[in-house]
Amino acid sequence: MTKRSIGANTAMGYVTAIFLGLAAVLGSGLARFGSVLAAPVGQPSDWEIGLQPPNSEVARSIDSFYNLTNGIIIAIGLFVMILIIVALVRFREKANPVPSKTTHNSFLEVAWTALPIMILLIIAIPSFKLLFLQYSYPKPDLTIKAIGSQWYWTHEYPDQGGFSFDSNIIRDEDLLTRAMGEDAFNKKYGNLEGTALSKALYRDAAPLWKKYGLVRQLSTDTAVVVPVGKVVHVLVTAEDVIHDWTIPAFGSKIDAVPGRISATWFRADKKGVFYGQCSELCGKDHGNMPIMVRVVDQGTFDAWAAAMRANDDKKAKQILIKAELRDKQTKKLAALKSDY
Ligand SMILES: [Cu+2]
Repeated sequence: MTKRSIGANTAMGYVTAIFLGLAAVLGSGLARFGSVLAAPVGQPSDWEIGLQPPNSEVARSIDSFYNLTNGIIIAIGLFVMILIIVALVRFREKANPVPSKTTHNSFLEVAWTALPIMILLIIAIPSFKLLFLQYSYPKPDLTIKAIGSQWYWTHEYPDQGGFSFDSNIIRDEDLLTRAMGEDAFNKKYGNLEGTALSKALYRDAAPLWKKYGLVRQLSTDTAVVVPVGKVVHVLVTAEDVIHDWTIPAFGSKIDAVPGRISATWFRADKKGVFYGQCSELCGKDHGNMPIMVRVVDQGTFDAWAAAMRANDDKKAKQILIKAELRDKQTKKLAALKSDY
């Protein structure tokens, strides 16, 4: 009886080892497939399985670490489920009228101690590498200070002449007021309130988001502008309660604590617009203080910064619009005709 059960266990060990390997490959493959499927860059998308497409070294490391651990998790989950099913069927009372007297099995005991250690090591090594990458800050080309307040962000450029601006969320009512004028807006929505009002605003503004090329809940009136391929340090703090400055595509996420300065860094690989949201519960409008980062070429950045230094907001916006038109090689991007 004992002999038979050891033989069966060893065979089962081999089978499950092979299975574990296969499932790990399958799992990480699936996770990777998910992040490839996610089409729009810099923002979340419907049916997204993996993380947002990474746009910095740190984000790429986070992405591969996520795929690795996810693969391991899926493999362990499947492995345990199959073990339970096998145990339920093979060792049921009916099939085993005389119960086994096995008390221990050296191979199994070594295996179930050594295997988890190996799995933890496989996870620990890239995990520490990633931590060191995130928290060893390379020499900055640009430093930005982000200050969280209930419920918007202020962005300062201390080494560019110290100009600063507030970044506020764009809401349904902002687009509607812009499209139909203030009087018409008040006339149409003035007698509505509560859920009825927000439902009407949501419904009527839906086509405008597309028209202006903006992302609902993520676009802000002013964007953080940074040059592509340059090391950017973001010094993060808060005015009132704890907020959190986050851009998933850069792998940046750091708490903004009142009275303290914390920091995150990124080097954007590609140009484009990248979105994030406050990621620390900070009050009733926590979901309404997004962050929008425009990554542009160095020339555009310098021109923009010069205009901002000169307090010429209009010119600064024109510079960004021109750069975006040039990059997208189009003349009729609706978003750019608007003031946003
Ligand atoms: Cu917040």
